Amino acid sequence: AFDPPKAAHKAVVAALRDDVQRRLTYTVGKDNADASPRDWFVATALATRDRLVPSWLASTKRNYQEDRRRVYYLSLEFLIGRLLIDTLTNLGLTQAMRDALAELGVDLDMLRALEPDAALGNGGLGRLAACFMDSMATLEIAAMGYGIRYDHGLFRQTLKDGWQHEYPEDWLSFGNSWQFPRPEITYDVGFFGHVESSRLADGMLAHVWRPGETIVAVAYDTPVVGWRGKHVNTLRLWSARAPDALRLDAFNQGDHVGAQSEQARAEAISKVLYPSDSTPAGQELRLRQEYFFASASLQDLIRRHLRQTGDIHKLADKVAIQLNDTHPAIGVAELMRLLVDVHGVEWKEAWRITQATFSYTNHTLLPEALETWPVQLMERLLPRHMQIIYLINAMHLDCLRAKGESDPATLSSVSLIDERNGRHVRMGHLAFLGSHKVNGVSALHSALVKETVFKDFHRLYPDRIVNKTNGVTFRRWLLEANPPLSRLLADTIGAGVFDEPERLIELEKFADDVEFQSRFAAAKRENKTRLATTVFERVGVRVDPAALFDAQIKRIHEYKRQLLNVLEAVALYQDIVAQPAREFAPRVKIFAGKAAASYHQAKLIIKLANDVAKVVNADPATRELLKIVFLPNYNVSLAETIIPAADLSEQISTAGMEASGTGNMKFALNGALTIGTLDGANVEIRERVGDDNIFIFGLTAQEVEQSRSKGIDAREAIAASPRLSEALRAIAAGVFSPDDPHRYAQLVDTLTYYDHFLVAKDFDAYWEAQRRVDARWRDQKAWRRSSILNTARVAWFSSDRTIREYAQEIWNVAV
Ligand code: DL6
Repeated sequence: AFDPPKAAHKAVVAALRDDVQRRLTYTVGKDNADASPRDWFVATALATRDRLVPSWLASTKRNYQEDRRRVYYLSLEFLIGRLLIDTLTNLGLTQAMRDALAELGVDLDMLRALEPDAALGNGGLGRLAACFMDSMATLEIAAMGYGIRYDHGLFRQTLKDGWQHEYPEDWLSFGNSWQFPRPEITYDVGFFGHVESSRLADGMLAHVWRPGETIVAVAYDTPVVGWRGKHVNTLRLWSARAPDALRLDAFNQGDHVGAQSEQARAEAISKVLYPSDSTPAGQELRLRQEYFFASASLQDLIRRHLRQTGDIHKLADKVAIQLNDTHPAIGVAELMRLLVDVHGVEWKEAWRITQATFSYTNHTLLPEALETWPVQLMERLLPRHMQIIYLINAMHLDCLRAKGESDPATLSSVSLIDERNGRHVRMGHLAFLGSHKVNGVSALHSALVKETVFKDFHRLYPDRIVNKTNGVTFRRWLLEANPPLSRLLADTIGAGVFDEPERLIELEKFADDVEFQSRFAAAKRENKTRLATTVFERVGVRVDPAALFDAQIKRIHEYKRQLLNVLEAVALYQDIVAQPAREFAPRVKIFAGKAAASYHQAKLIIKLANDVAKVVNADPATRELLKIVFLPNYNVSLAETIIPAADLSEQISTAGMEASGTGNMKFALNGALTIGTLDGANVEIRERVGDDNIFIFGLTAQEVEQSRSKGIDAREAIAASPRLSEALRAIAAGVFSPDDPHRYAQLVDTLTYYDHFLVAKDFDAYWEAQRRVDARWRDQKAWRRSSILNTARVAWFSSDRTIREYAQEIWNVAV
């Protein structure tokens, strides 16, 4: 995007070539003739990383010298993906490295494909954290991400006969070239034990927690480079160790396994992302993870703060901490403990500091995702924190009573302790109370946060909830993922668009230009051809790049309604078979996504998609008009291949249930048209791209509410839709599962009698919207115009814009 002059390029290539060669020889310790592709990858990654270090050290120095306010982003998830091309892109070295490797007889694209994805996240929330890290570095904010260095990230998904199977993912098995282990940076994190209280000379009570178990948190740092390499921040991930490597006495007595049990117990904390919490042991492990990383991070940032200012009372002036969802919310109690018990700050002052330091992002309204922890577990695992939570709660409720709030229902709804069904600590409430700002992630979601989960809180603290609509980094999701379109943009409106995405709007004037349209379509076609190859390689299905590529790629969840999409595919298939003479727009439906291992209904939906695909793809009657593919093991890298190639983006969640979505933004940026409900950020995408360039359908969030209150029995809706009835009848009759005709009986029953996600109610509207899609597709000129206008009008969804808003309105840092 910003090619240097030729002579300079030559010098950079030579230097990179020598650096890679040196790394191969002296770090990897291999001769060129013996080096495997992976050895070359390591040498290349290290030579690239070396280029970051000077800027990294300079950024760190500047942060201290300028005494800058720090931003800490606490997140249990960072869904990073690959880093080689990302780092080279941000440094402006991709072409130079390509040429340098060519001189060594190595292909950069081959190395690119070897890098394992860092999949330290489940989906949108973790990917957002990764985009934010990129934007914080780009905006030169003195920021640091804190999380856990999981040995195993999100599971590897395979499909066997259409069923999902999960296997451990092993991203570290060949080491990690990007990270710097910091064995000297460790913190003790306590669990269990008891609290000793004593009265001080001034009559106040002092509390000392004597943990029954100590785990050591060890730091691993990854540099995060911003655009053009000007500023480099740190992502610090914690790994868990036991204080002693093994119990030597037990080992020497012959108990070789038992001697290592403490190490194994400690390491379990950073072993896997999202351990199943369906058992009490799993729940305990999850809470241990949350406290482990919150405590280590807070101890670390306080140490840094004291080194910088020497004054704990100035913490809130110099530090902003963002809680990414409730996972780090125990940090509110931990900061209070550190301030009061360890640093001797008076309680009221400590609470002022805590509230001024923290802010909290809510990412979901789903009741099952709003964390609560059994009081009993908390009392046992974190006895001092439970005391602190009780005290915060007592003061909070007293304060409300003093203000005249006496309604028991209100007081119980805003209490930190949920007294129904066994006593639980409400982590969302704790995060809300401990923060000066709370934000939702799209305009609609933030409004719903005010009206639902935090309704009473919002009435009591009307200025606290704000909106920060999500964004995505255009570096990864346009420049790196879509080279053909990036080249076209640079040619047409100038490479400056990658510095100032607002300039995308200049594309508007080319929307009707036939010559530009055909170049735009050619870029898309190049991406589609690449995806067609991937599809064939992974699932053995041949798809035609001339067909409409229709993609739904995201976690598999009932509220995201992959089922609605599959039902439409079945109905379309039935139409094609029934009316062979009619003209149809050829389509390829592409699905990808993982279901939580214990989420049976979601796994059954994956199987259904695969069963339907098998029948449809094999039927000559479809005349290549419809193909269905389910690509296994969805991850960031696969998204980077699918999104630039998609014509249609499926964003069809039940309105009111998808907090924002970020895939929707990536697709629109890459020129896909959205078919979607008025949910999450779709609403704001429509406002920007215009009604004519998006296919909106279905119930609104308000209508969903009303509809549900009247009941979720779908028999009437199904009876009113002959197409849906026929599709359901075929599925229930085993047309797509001849090996097990009753496989989907329960699924069809649930949809019929308990349609919580309103699939049936929205079906006809969805079908009709899809036919509008077909009509637009048949008019290629009109389609291309809409596609160009999507790219032109979505600059606002850059995560740089989102981070600027956080910086100005929540963190109070200059950008
Ligand atoms: O804010 C990032 C991302 C949103 O775009 C998605 O809409 C939302 O579902 C996701 N939330 C979560 C939290 N847990 N759940 N469910 O992943 O956050």
